[in-house]
Parts: sequence; C-alpha cells; structure tokens
Amino acid sequence: MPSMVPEPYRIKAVEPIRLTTRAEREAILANAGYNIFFVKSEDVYIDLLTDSGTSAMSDAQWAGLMVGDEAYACCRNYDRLKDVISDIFGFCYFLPTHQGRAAEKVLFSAAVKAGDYVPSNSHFDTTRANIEAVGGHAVDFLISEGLVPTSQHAFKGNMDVKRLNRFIEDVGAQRIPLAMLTITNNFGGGQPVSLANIRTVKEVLSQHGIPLFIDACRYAENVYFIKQREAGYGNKTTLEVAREIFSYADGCTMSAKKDGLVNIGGFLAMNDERLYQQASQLLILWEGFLTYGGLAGRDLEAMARGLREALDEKYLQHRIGQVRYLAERLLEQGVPIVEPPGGHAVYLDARRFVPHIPQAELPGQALVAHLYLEGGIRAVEIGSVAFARKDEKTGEWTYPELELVRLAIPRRVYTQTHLDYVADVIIELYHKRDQIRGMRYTYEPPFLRHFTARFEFV
Ligand code: P70
Repeated sequence: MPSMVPEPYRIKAVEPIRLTTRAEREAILANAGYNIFFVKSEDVYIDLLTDSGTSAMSDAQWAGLMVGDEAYACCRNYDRLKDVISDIFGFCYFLPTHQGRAAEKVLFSAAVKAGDYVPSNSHFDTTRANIEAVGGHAVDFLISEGLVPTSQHAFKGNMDVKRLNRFIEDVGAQRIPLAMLTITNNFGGGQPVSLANIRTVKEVLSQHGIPLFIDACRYAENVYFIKQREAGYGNKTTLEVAREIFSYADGCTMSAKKDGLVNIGGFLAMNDERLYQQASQLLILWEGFLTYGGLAGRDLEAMARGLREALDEKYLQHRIGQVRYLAERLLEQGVPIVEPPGGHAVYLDARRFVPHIPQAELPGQALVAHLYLEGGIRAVEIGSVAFARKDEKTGEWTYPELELVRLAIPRRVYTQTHLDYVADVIIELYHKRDQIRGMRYTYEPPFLRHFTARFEFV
C-alpha cells in the first residue's frame, strides 16, 4: 500500500493563510513572550498546535446545522445523536457535554471521592486535574515500551496489566471506584491500545468489581490501528471493531472535538443507572438540561454526523496515512521522532534533536520557538514546560522522561503540499540544529505552566 492515498474528498470552501516574513515572526514571537499560545492564529502559517476542535466539517455536517432544533428540552437532534451513540458505543445512557473535560468533571465528581485512586494506561492532563480536583489520585501504568521513542512495539499505548494487578492488591479495590484507558495515548505519541489489552484489563478489573471507562476521544484512529496490526481484525468493519472495544467498557468520556469531527462537543456515556442519575444532577448544574448539555441543537446534529464520518475506513486510511507520510519524510533524513508514528500527530524527540540542550534549558520549548521562526509552523511542547515538577521546599526540578514536540495534524484541513512544506522546514532546521539555543523562564506561573509562561533564549 502506498504510504499516502489521495484525499477522499474535494475542497468546497477555502480559508486563506499567509506566510509572514522572518523579521515579522521574530517580532511576533518576542511579543508573545516566546509562548506559542499567545501568537495570533492569523500570524501562523501551518497550525499544528492541536487536532482538537480544528477539523474541517463536511458538507453534510454543515447542512446538519440548518436542521438544528433549538428547543430547550428534547430536541430532535438529541434523538439522532442518541441513536448514533448507542449504535457505535452501545452504552445504555449518555449525557451530552460541551467538550471532553466537562464529561470528565461530571464523571469524577459523581464517582470519585477524596483518597480514591484512578489507574489508567496514561491519563491526559485534564483527566488527571479533574481527578485531583475531587481529592483523588490519578496513576499511570503504561507498558515500559511506551516511554521508549524508538521502540517499534505495535501497541505502545497498552496498559501494564501486571502493575495494575499488583496495585489493586496493594491499595484494595474499595479505593478504586473506576479505571481508565486512553485510546489512543496522547502523551506517549498517539499510540494505540490493542483489543487484547483492553480485554485483559477488563478481565482483571472484573475480578475486583472495578468498572472500566474509556477516554475515547481518538477511538476511531485506535480502531484503524487494531484493524491494521492485530491478528483477526483485518476483515472486520471499523464499526464492528469499535463495538467490540466498547463492549468491554462500562462507560466512556468523549471529546468529540477529535474523532467526532466537530469544532465543539463531547459526551459522557455509561451503563450504570445510579451513576447516570447522579451524573444527570451534576450535568444540569454545570452544563445544562439532559438533552443538550452545554451545546446548541445544531452542534448535536453536527456531532451525530461527524461520529459516523470518522469511522469511514477510507477517511481513516487517508488520515493515518497523512501522519505516516510526514513521519516517513522526517525519518528518511534522520530526524528523531517517536516511532512508529501515532494516529493524530508526529512527535519530535527533542532530547535527540537538540542533545546539546539540557532539560533545564527547555529543549522542547526551544524547538517550538524555532519551528515558528523558521517556517511559521505552530507546534506544542509536551516536555519539561508541561510536566517538570518543582519541589516547593528545595526548589529542585524533576524532569519528565519524554521531551517531545507534537505536530498535531488537524483532520481534513491540510494537503500533502502543506505537509511537504512542514517536512522541508523541519529537515532544514535539523541540519542546523547546533545553532538552536536553550530557553529559560521570564515568568513561571504556579500551575498549567505551558499556557501562560513567558520565556527568553539563554
Ligand atoms: C489536545 C487536547 C484534549 C483531550 C485529550 C484526551 C486524551 C481528554 C481531552 C480533553 C488539548 C490541547 C492540548 C494542547 C493544546 C491545545 C489543546 N486534548 N482526553 O490537543 O478534551 O479538550 O474536549 O476538553 O487529548 O491533545 P477537551
């Protein structure tokens, strides 16, 4: 199979983008305190900050907006969404939310109490923060291969079941109200979880009566990897694989801003009626009535249609192929990335890209700054700025194992020519990597540092 198939769509509306000059970008970035989050979207040429909420909707989705039923209660779009969710995910109950983290907040507030533990393969930062916000502890049991950028393991997002088992025996099942699996694993490179792993995790949890929830935001991409890589699934449809995944779960949280192909939206789904009732109360308090949950009727319709489109095998083949294409162009030139490439992004391995910059001098952030200066490309640091922890008493830093820069590919937005441009810029930067200097903070906020910190070059 060629590494990239042509787009399975043609372009009906275009949005102009503009490449600024090097001098303009130098001024813009300095003005933003070298924090890419403060650069205006119109000053970015290729925006790879996130694949979340940045998808291009289809003509069918745009048409769906016009049949939005904006009644406060029981709008028709709720019913359509309900049918789609029950068809794909199969859970008894669901609650719409405005995005993924709202589903997390409702779930953990209803299910987790202070001192509880929630194990996962790898919690995303909003899930971790929402668990900690109710006094719980979020713990990760990713397989060790998941932390090795060059490991070719086919399912680097898998959970280490032995460690999970030991942990349950150590702390006791009564302190673990639920466990989670993030599919695909965003922090470790967009790596998938195998069906065998999901099944085994479910078996272990069942022995202890612990429910399993899936953080499903990139589940369709995970489905595609299972079809490609796991024996026995190649001939199944994407829908069949998705149904099998969720058959092992007791519920899920979903940011539909990813594999729902919408700009805003999410949901929480589950089988347990009591949990549903508790969550319903919180939803009304924080999001809105049960049939709209913080969204307009038209948003529900766009989500219902987008969820179906994201399971289209031709779409997924192109989507995953795009990510792989960019990865292969970089690998050909020896650019260090997380291998094999994941589902939604290519992750540069900053430790190997700029080995002369110690983690204390924020190599990932330095790379992010240079990608913008060189080519107007916006990426995001997933390394020391996002995750290093400072001991409040000693002032000493503990640095994360992985120092990555994520190039997230928005769905259905950029063409192969855009990706070639991105590859060319990165390859050129790689050839003069010796000139890249480290960075330090000029302003260091107390938490969620990466969003508001300011920097300068060392
Ligand atoms: C991303 C965004 C969101 C996310 C996720 C997983 C596995 C839940 C959520 C929350 C966040 C982001 C990061 C950097 C820059 C911009 C945006 N991920 N679970 O890009 O969903 O955002 O809808 O509340 O990845 O990875 P929501």
